[in-house]
Amino acid sequence: MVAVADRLRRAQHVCCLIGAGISAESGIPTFRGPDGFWAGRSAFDLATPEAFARDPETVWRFCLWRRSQLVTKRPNAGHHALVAIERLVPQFTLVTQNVDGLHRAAGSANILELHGNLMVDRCTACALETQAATDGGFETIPICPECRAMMRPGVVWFGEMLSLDAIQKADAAARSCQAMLVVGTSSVVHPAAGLAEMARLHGAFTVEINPEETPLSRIMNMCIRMPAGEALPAIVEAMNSSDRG
Ligand code: BJW
Ligand code: ZN
Repeated sequence: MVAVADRLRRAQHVCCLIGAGISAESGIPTFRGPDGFWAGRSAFDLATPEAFARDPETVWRFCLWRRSQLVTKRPNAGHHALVAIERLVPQFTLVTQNVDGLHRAAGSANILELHGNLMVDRCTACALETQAATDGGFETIPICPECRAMMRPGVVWFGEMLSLDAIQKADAAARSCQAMLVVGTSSVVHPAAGLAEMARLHGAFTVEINPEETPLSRIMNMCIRMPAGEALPAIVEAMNSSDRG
């Protein structure tokens, strides 16, 4: 941890690329794996525009089920440690693939939500965005208050473009940071996974925090095989110690 803390301390700009694993310790399932959201079902029936066009009700029910879980979930020690790191370095960019909003709830400031936000509804016609109701299910699929078209969950599905603003800022952060922490992601979804490669290519010190190996492990400068909720607070502790020492 001391080596990582030292790198973060010396960096002008730290970028963190986050995945679902950080929220696992808040009780939110990851996507892949035997206990993941998609276990026993096909991602292509739940997370593509084609699936929504074919069967909007099923996609909406999946979203509502996750929302109902989310309202009881709170940020964990990993989320809070990222807030602490942001306050300890001159420039910090948090690039998250997560749609659960827990970074904002923890108090992170400079957040790029690459895959949108589960608690947002977006109009399929005029793109109006509204904050989702948190009081459970619906009788009929939500309708846009402006143009009466069908609303959809405000997340990014496979085959859809990410927000241009978010991906451009994330790309710039990956190119300019001196250190990148890649936390709790299987690193199989692009363009997010490419950001870690970009950072490495541009000379950043890259650290993976994940109990499991990923396709990007071999290009990392360091891999910490621990849960994020243990590794990140330990890094903050080491940063504070080096500050005092
Ligand atoms: C812990 C832990 C603990 C557990 N502590 N760790 C280039 C090459 C190949 C394909 C493509 C490419 N460019 C684009 C594509 C296509 C596609 C893609 O990437 N496909 C691959 C999967 C093959 N990408 C797209 O379509 C993207 N759009 C795009 O690129 O547009 C332009 C374009 C379009 C068409 C063609 C070409 C270009 C959009 C991607 C949108 C992803 N959306 C989802 C669903 C959101 C909606 C919803 O919520 O329902 O986002 S997919 C899902 O995966 C979700 C996640 O954000 C994302 C990443 O998952 P993540 O976070 O890594 O979670 P897991 O479950 O995979 O992993 C958890 C990890 O945590 C594990 O490693 C554990 O070990 C670890 N862990 N406990 C630390 N305590
Ligand atoms: Zn509308």
